[in-house]
Amino acid sequence: MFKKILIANRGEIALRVICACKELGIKAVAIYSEADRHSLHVRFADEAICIGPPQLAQSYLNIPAVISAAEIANVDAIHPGYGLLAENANFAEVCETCRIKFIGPPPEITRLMGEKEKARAAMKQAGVPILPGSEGVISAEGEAQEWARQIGYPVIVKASAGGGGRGMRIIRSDEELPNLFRAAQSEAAAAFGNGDLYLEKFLERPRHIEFQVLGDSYGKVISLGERECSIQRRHQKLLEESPSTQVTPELRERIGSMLGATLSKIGYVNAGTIEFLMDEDRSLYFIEMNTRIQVEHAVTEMVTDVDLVKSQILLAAGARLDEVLQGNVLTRGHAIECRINAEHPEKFTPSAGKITTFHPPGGTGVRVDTAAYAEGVIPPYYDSLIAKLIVRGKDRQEAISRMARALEMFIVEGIYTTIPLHRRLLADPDFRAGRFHTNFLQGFLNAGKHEKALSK
Ligand code: MV4
Repeated sequence: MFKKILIANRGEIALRVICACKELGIKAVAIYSEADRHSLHVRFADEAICIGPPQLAQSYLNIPAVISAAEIANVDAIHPGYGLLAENANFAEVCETCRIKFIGPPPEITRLMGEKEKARAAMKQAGVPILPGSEGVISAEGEAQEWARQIGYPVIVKASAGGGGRGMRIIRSDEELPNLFRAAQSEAAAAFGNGDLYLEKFLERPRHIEFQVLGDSYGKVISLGERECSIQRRHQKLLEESPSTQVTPELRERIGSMLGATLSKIGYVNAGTIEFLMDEDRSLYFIEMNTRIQVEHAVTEMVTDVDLVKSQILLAAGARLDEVLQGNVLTRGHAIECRINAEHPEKFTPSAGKITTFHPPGGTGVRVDTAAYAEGVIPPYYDSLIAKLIVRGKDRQEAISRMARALEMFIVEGIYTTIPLHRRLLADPDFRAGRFHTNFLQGFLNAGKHEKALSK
């Protein structure tokens, strides 16, 4: 087992990994930028090393600085958290070269899944359903037009190096194609240094449903069920839940065992997430795979009682899945997570500064993952997620009422947060009935503006 792990991250996820280290009896080493000197991940780690100025490129994304800290602290492994270096195959390779275990899948797998068009082809090859679409990357408009006609409009072009919405365009006719194709290409080239695109049939009102998996180094991969992540704005999720109201036990079992077999063949190791779109007829289509622990992992932890971060560490150290899980994974109850961001709840502009009051809720079935505290300062340089409020209930209804009361009891003053938005969302009849898809939040926010205008 590892004796010492460096956590190449900050904020709530750095604290989450520290929790896992403490419970496993492993020493945790924090790294921090000059803006994070007073952060809780620095305080709760066994050692902390300052790696540079506030800007990400000079601190948390500075590979030589991160590796130097790992060498100085003499760690056995690095946990990258999410974002930052988590899906950087080159970083994982540098770790290997330095004989530091990267807690995640092998670099080749990260690289494969990072090229979305290749990931799609690999999944298709293994028999996982994908949407009708192009084969190979498309470099010219003419080629795109041929595929679009064959698939039938509407189609969506996506950046092969992308994910998260950049370099994406919805195309509804032959006439629109040339301009939208070129726009997507230059956006992808500017954002990722790679203008490769691919094309898929566009679904108008899909749900976003993802499956959590864990794999060991001996070829065993299992599924821990799904998360419903359709409540999102500009490709940022706001609220997630598990299980999905749209996934029957039979469907969960069928997709779960298919993913286990497929990812075992691919050689997947550690925690991963397979994203699907669900059509109105409840068909699931693979869109992307994430090779990291995700922000929303806690909803799966709440319904399965599996500690995913401890599992990641044990699996990276060479444990077998059977040892890690000790018996079958059972799912009980319903969990919901609200992402609390330091943003204006209507304008979504970032809100950095000093938190004057901080009262997180507690009580039965409530979990708060956060690195925020009263008198603490939210720096302007990083992601705006300041807390995750997660609840568990015996069923969806209990989880909803528990979340509503927990949101009522969550007080943050001094900065703007998205708490008021979540309070409104939890009261919405369509949300409460489980009637939503990926465009739901847009409509919900527009309706809110409309009401305000009428009441003026
Ligand atoms: C799609 C889609 C419909 N059809 N793919 C991919 C990344 C994720 N963040 C959103 N993605 C989508 N992929 C197919 N084939 C719908 C979305 C999507 C979306 C697309 C464009 C603009 C806003 C969107 C909001 C949610 C989902």
